[in-house]
Amino acid sequence: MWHKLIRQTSIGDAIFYLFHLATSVIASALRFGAGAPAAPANVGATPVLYEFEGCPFCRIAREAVSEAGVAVLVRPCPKGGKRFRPEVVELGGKAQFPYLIDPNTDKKMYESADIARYLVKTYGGARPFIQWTGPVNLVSSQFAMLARLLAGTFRIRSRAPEKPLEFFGAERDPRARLVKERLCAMEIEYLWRPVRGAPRLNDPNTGASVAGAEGIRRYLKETYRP
Ligand SMILES: N[C@@H](CCC(=O)N[C@@H](CS)C(=O)NCC(=O)O)C(=O)O
Repeated sequence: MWHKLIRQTSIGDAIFYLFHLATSVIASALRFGAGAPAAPANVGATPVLYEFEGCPFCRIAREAVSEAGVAVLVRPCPKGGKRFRPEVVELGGKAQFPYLIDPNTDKKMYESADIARYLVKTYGGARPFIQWTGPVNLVSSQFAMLARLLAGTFRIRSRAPEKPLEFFGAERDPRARLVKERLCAMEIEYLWRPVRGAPRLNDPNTGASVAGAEGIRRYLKETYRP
């Protein structure tokens, strides 16, 4: 892994990436590994999740998505976001995240704990241990956000892809987090498949298929930064 990384990037970039990876490992450890990958659940229509990576409440919903193994369409809503934030206000009446819409049951809901309970009840799996710890749950999620220095909280400018991207990677995977943070900050809509294995991105707009967090982050920057 190391020699491949160093061959593809400058030494500075490699060190910077390793810093990101180390802090992302800490974030996963602070959640006691919540958000494990699961076998893909049987889902009719795809639920839509409005959220942002830096939000400690959204993490609780994402962990349940992963544990339930349900593929969701993520519409990232970082602070300052212009693409999907207005939709949430229109649909639910307020700018509060996470927000879930499930066309299979006609449910629309705010509140991370309700979303987490709903997902595992509807699609299988169980809420992870950390989500049963009351206030510790939220504090731990806030510390995870701090460990990542609020990555995936604020919008960065990007070009909107015509079709949603497709991303494979579980919530608890530190490498997948690095990709989701970038997708989120860039407000790039994606079909999230929270499965086992190294992160992988398919882009139906360009036909590209990219594996590995660092390669995907570079691809997103090169393809969708203005
Ligand atoms: N009780 C809610 C709280 C959700 C919440 O406060 N989310 C924050 C983000 S972490 C939010 O929506 N802030 C408004 C904004 O970002 O504009 C839950 O558990 O889902």
